[in-house]
Amino acid sequence: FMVLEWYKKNTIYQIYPRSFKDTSGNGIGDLRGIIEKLDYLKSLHIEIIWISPIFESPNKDNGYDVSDYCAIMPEFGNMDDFDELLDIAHSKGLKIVLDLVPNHTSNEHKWFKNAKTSVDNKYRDYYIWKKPKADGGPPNNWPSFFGGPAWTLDESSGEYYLHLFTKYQPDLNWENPKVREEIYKAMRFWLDKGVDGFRMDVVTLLSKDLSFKDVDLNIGFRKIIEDHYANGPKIHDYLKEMNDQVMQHYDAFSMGEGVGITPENAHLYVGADRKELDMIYHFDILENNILDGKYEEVTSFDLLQLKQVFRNWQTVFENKGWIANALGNHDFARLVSRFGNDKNYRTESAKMLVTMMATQNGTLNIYQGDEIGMTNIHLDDIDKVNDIQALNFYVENLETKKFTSEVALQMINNEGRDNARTPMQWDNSEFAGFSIIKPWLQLNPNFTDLNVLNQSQDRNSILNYYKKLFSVKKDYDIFSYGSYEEFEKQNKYIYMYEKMLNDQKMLVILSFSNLEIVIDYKIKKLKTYKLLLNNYNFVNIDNYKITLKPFQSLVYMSN
Ligand code: TEU
Repeated sequence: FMVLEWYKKNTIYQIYPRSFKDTSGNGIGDLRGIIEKLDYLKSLHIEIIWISPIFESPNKDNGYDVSDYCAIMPEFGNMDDFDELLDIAHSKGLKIVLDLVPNHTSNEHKWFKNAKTSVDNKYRDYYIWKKPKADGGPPNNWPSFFGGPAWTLDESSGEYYLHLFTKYQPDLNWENPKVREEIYKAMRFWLDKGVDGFRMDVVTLLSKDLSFKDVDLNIGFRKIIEDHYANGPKIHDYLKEMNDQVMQHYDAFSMGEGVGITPENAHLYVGADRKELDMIYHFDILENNILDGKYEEVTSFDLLQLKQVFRNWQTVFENKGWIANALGNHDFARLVSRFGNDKNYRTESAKMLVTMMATQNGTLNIYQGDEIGMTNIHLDDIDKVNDIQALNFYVENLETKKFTSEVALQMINNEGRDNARTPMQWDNSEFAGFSIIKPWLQLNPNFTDLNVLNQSQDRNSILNYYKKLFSVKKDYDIFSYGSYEEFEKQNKYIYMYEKMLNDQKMLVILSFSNLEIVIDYKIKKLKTYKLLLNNYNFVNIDNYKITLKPFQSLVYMSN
């Protein structure tokens, strides 16, 4: 038996502030927009709000390039707005989690600007500099996450600086104790205000392979991350220190973005006795059909593989660790378009997908707009693409000609991050109730029909299903935790499992099929169970079999 801490059983709702709600009329979402929607969030029965970065930033990567960790991005409002947001959220029983970006800063951060002035500058060692190879090229062959090399030459000193993301995001040198203390100071600044935790951006990258040797590019980008960028020799020292110096002194939790973690090493980050992070999320679900990072080879969605991923990660719980689960976020295409059917069964598949996620062990993360089943957007011209990852890929591809430009644009449409970043669709007014002027990123034209207002008036909407699901989930720890037995293991279309916690049992039946599917099951037993959730208004069941409608999902509870 285990009593779950609040942050384990609560549901986290991720806000991408730029696209959530604009109140100032600049076409960009803002903090007052979040305040305005707190009652809406409360009505969803979520308890924790994670807000993507709100700090001062030149926005080369929409806030993931921070130029001041303790200042609010002026486009989003000011510190008074933030204090008010935190106060009102708390008074409504909602927790606020900020997005800490400790691996890199913006190249416009004063530390980097100083560091660039000379090799003797006291900020020089805040970043990672290396001399060129004999031929003048970068110190090693590391590729960056967003295309091109991970090194850029600083002309004035003749040295290269490391950036695992864009050249506008130089990596901080965590070997330097001053850097660590600066980040801890910023964390305390927000925690002293009362924030309830941090989502920690690419936190596994804080310690890298310090040999800085060339890597074997043939092992593929995922493996390069795992072996050389993430999980470095000092990572656990840093995270222990961070916990010791900062987190343990507050009633706040940490959720790491676990790029490059595996089921084998995850518990080292989140084991109950490790005193490092409270939870971490991995990329095996998010990258289901993405074999080796974006804009490489993709396969079609494979349920057998997804089931295997969930199975693999149970070892973390056996090792007394804890993970968070997400099927979508601001870095991936919309989940109903990727894993469901956004043409014919949008409502049904969106409900089924959240049912799967909400019944998996771990803490559930949901992403803004998924509660109404927002879909991918179709962009017919590269000029309409905003995301730097997609643009870098497109430009690089013009040179390498690996794909035709048409295919490259198609890949961006399928996988690109803009899909998840189109403005929130509140109603069917001119700018979807998001803003009073043309938003910073184009709206998905389907907002006229697909929006919060419509769905709040429809008893059978995705939105109302989310509300019901999360309200029920509050009453049962078994949603977030329990042992786990699977049926129909080899079935490519059905995902079916029974969870057990203490003397309670929960049976989950999920169809990933566009067609009706009949399954046999010892149905008699079900007569003593209560049907808790169903994404249709009926279930076709007799003594021996259930005939599932397309994308039907059922949750039965033993008592
Ligand atoms: O993402 C890190 C990360 O690994 C993703 O970039 C991911 O690999 C990619 O999107 C999948 O194709 C975090 C943030 O979530 C992302 O928005 C930032 O751009 C990135 O870090 C840099 O801070």
